[in-house]
Amino acid sequence: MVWHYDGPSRRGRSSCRGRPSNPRWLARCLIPRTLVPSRPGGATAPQIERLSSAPSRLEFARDVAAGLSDVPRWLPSRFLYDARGSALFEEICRLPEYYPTRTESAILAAHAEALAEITGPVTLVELGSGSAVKTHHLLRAYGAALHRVHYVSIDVSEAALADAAERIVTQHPAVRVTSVVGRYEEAFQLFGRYSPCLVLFLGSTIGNLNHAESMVFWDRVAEHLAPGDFFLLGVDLVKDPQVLERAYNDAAGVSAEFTRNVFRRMNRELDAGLDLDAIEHVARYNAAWQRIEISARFRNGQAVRIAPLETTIDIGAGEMVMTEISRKFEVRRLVNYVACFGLAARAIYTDPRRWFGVLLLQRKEES
Ligand code: AVI
Repeated sequence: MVWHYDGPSRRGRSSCRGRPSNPRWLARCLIPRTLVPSRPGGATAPQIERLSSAPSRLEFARDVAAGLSDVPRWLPSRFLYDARGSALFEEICRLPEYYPTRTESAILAAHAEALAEITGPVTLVELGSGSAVKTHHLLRAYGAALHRVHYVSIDVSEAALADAAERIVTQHPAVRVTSVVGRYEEAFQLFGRYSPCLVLFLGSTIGNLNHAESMVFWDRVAEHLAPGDFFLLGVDLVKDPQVLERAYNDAAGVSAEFTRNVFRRMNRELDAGLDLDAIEHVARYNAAWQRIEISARFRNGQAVRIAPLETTIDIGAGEMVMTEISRKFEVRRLVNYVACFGLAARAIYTDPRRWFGVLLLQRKEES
């Protein structure tokens, strides 16, 4: 379902491999194929670049101690994603209750060609790409339209990047992959290098940022995109709270294990000495704030040791530690919000139930 679209018309196709007469497409069609380094079977070898290494044990200790000392107590959600946490999140994405992944994937499958036609030739730059499964639809459409496509994937997990790159170059011979190990917050500096680009920020990861983090995020996006560059945003939409709460309280208990995983990591890396069986996962929809709030409830009082800092924090029986928020959005409000940062909505796609939205934004000219 397309809500609105004010891009170029689909009429006037050129003879360039059946592509439209969009001048950006024509220019890219003239690039000789021989510029692309090749691997057997026509695929190109993935390149790897590092922006940062994993957070140090001391950084983890400091952030955990600060969050647990705060009111209310909280932990930064990025620490949920160690190797086990990333694998658990992949499992969540396949759960029957967790609709966002498959809904967004269906939207991308249905509209990938239209997106490619609107943007013309661009480098695809994905923030927090993970396994990049949904990106396949875009790579298919851009690959069909171009002699070659450059896909730059940025993620903290080198293993996930390597797996995804291997799969992509095998499935999509027209795609050249550059894998960048780093946090997406560090990747803004790359936008200029890859302009003209389409930056992908899928999976409603934007919903995991609080209001202050979100302002900083959009400010930096706007600062680093060149006028005319595109940004594709996947967002989970406001809906029946029962549907939302089911998605974060699955029957198999994978979401609960995902929440508990950060405490397992604290036991391993900080020698925290926590009884994990006494930590409960709680996920509730806060309608006033339009967000799912995920916390860990301590059934018993526990002393949390933070060995690198030689300190202990006491948490009482029944106390909660917030591990994550997942904001839900209304399309019209979000369009107004991003416009404040110089981004115009060029197309808005959703599913028949209007559960998830994919917004194609474009950086406006400086005024
Ligand atoms: C990564 N992020 C968009 C997920 C979400 O839905 O907010 C993280 C998640 N946490 C528990 N389930 C899913």
